[in-house]
Amino acid sequence: MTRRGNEAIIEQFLADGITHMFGNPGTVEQGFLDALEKYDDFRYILTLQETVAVGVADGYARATGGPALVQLHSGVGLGNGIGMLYQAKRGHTPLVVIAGESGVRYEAMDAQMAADLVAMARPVTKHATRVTDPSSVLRVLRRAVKIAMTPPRGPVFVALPLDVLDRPNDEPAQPSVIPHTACAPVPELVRSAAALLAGAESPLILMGDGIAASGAQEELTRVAELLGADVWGVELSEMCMDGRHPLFRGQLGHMFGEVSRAVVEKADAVLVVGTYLFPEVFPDLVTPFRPDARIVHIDLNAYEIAKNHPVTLGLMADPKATLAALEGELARSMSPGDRDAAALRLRRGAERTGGGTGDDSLLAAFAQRLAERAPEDLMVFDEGLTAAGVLGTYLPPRLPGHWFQTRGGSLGVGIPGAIGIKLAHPGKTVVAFTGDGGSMYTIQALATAVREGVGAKFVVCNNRSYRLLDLNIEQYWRERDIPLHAFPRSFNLAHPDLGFVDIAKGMGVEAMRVEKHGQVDEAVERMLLDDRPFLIDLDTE
Ligand SMILES: Cc1ncc(C[n+]2csc(CCOP(=O)(O)OP(=O)(O)O)c2C)c(N)n1
Ligand SMILES: [Mg+2]
Repeated sequence: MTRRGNEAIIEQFLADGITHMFGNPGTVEQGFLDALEKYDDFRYILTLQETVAVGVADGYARATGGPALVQLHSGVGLGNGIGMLYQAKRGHTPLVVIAGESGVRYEAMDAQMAADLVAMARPVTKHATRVTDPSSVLRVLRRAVKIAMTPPRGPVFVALPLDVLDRPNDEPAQPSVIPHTACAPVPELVRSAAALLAGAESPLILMGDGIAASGAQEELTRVAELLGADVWGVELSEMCMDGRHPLFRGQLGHMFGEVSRAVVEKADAVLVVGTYLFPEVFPDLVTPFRPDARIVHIDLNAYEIAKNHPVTLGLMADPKATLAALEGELARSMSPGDRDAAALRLRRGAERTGGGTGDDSLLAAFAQRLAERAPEDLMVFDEGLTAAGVLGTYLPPRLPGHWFQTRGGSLGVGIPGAIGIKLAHPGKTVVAFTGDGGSMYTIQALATAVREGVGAKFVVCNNRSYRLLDLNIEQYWRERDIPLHAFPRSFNLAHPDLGFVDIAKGMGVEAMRVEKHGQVDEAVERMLLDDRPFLIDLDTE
């Protein structure tokens, strides 16, 4: 029985366990969108702008482990999705992105909608391609899933011309093969790594989302404890270590290399794992490490190892398997003196932590109350930017897979991301914190939450400004000895007053403005009351 490509691709998605398509439709995708209606076990999540489609899919893929499927409309839809695809690429989100186009036979016409989709997608994807023959449609889609899911993961783009999908397709739909990459280096190299780290007097661990991707949170924590090493997140956007652990010190900056330099310059041994150095917007161009520092870098992503500065030992391997092996080797080889010194550093870490912030802001009161009232397994998307410090105090990463931030410096991720996460975990409470600035890039995602019955919760930290830009320009002035003066007017969002309660209500989302401490308890109760979307406009000015 021959079916057309339009049906065959859906059978292929189902064979891969893909049951959701996040998108925004157009005429050149009508063939497979029409076919989709015949599949009851397949859900099309309509978003009203392509940035939102990619953002919701990104959250869904991060919460499920991926892959997530995105449908964009030809060149115009792909164009709208590019910024969020950049975010997904930097964050290694496994997305399969498809876009229709009128057909191979119209190629020479250069008519309306014509665009080189593959060229557009290439810089923001791990791989981009176009199907041109009806006998290789499913083959190419399986390859897309495999590439998206193989570390370093990332978005993959496939252009699907309408005339190719209209043709009969007799390819079998079968699950894509995703190679296992849970590998540790040969024992000799693990011994070398242990020897470089064991006797350190001021050891340091720099870690990132590669830990979460390989599920290595426990192994990382045990190695940190064995070494008595401070741990810093670098380009960290998921839960890689309990944020309350005495050795967890926070995140290196996103903006300025000097912040990272101050953290790393004294370390005599550094373990870098599951991240890349250095990710700031203005990184140090010379190595910030001590000239005699012994540096071990472990990652499945060989491109990132020694990308910018030399390391002593680079190991292309899975963080989980390698850290487990390293733990065993350290336990075996560390001298009693090394162990005592490490234990002392761990105790000092414990003395450092504890105690509240003494912060009496509305934001702190809200975050504290939410932490008290929300379920233990609350899922948080923290796109709070200048609110992130306070949020990290009261709602730190605690459980693997329950805490998310944006990647690559992109804004507008919080609201769609929380919707994707809630779709993946309908039984959990999911709260997104975003800014007044950040929220406005993708606010129409609220309509998708209502349409699809996704009860995520949203908190807009509304300071009526692009406050982070104020802080960054102050640094710019300081570095150049420019006297402080008024911030550029383009950083100010005070006029018009963005009415988030009305905006939310206009899309069917109940909402409440919180301006006083006395309103915090009621707001938190209302937010947690039921499983419907709810928005809080929180005054953080
Ligand atoms: C898509 C995108 N556009 C612009 C920027 C530049 N940018 C960085 S921080 C920022 C301000 C964010 O404001 P808001 O979300 O209100 O957070 P706040 O700084 O006030 O805490 C802007 C516009 C960006 N990072 N991403
Ligand atoms: Mg703001």
